[in-house]
Amino acid sequence: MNSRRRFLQAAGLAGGALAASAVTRVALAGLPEAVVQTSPETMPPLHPPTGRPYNPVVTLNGWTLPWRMNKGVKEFHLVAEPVVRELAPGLKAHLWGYNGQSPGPTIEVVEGDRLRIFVTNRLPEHTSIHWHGQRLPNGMDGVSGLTQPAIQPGKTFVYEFVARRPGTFMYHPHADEMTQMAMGMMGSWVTHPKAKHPLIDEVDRDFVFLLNAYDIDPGSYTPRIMTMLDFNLWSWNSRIFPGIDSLNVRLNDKVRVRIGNLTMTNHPMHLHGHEFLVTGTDGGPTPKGTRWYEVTTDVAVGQMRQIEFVADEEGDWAFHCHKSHHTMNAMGHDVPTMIGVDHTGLARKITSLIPDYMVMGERGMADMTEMEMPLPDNSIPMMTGRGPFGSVEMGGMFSVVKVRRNQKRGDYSNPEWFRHPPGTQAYEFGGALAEPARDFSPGGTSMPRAQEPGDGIELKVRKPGHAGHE
Ligand SMILES: [Cu+2]
Repeated sequence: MNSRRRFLQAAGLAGGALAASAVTRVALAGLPEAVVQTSPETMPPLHPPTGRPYNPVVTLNGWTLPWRMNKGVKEFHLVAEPVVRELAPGLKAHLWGYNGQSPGPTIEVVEGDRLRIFVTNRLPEHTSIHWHGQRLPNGMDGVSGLTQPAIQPGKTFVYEFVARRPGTFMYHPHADEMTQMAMGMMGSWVTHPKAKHPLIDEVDRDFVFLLNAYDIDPGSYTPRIMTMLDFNLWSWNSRIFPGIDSLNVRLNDKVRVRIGNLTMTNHPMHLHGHEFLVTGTDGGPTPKGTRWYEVTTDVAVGQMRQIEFVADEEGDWAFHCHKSHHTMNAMGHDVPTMIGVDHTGLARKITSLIPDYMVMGERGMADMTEMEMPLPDNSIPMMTGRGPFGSVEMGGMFSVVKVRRNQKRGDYSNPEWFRHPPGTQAYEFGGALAEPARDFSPGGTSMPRAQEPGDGIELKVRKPGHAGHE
């Protein structure tokens, strides 16, 4: 964290001090200062320096963009530029983003705010910003060629509109979108209601993140921009598990999570241990009569979903995309299924010819997490995150909601792993077992089958290190 950010954080925590100091430092400049953030840590939320109070959002592995007030207008400065983003420790990507990071900082405003957003382009090609979901004058909608000329490299454009509708939104370019979004250009936007709203509850914790995806060959740094579906890195705010921060809450906190999808496929988001309501979309709060409890909600491409629950069960609760390939890192899809194949003899023969040959997955893929595989530079194993009881065997779009009884009020620092009270954890059984019930009835559709070597599953051998695309 650089000293500028530290300063802003300290000032932000002191409430109104931020506005005053920010204004004096930049009062003479034509543009609001372009605050840059490069740390992958989640920044403590900025308390609102001016105007109506609200409970600020927490951007996972991200931050909220500071602003200055200028004669009743909230002014922001976004800078589109190349950035280096650590996706997880050991894996860095050369992306494009805003103000030092991909995604860009969250823009957080209050319904009715008058806004002026300066957008400076430091990319090698033109860009624009579309304010996804906003009610605004057509000429502020940011579709290059349609509602404005593109912002050329080196130029700054100004967008001005009023935040008319409270809710959860996002921003992204509408210029060479395929490239610019594949490179990480996007950000979240939250508009808080200006007064108590019948459909918007107050919450203790309010998280926001975007679903995004990259296709980066193991050992390289720049995403392939032509990939349409076969991405190998599935991320939240351009971070992958175990690099995604946990969502830390106190027992019985009311929690809101705002999730936007700017990938090329849908993501069924699944929370363990609790039921939630979908309380909003990018169209605004959902009418109460349309809400029902779920544990998984699908976030389709270009959508935002806002879920809410009361965290009334202590523990470390998994929260992830339910597409199992999206909780993996840097995997290839052309690995044959090897379960049940005994290739010890074959592997021994091949190893005598090619010493570093290895076979994958004869007992399932979980072995992969323990294998001492040689990895190319700048890549991480496809299932990595370690928990208190071993490998979590997941990567990608996965994090943990940590619900704690003893977290002090206002302290949302990352607690230790959950200590399960005695008698509340699955345990190994050492006694004698009766024959289990099975359905092998005569004329039934199942029958006993002994697993035999090479029983019809094609045997293939791969060289180690081939974890990505060919
Ligand atoms: Cu997914």
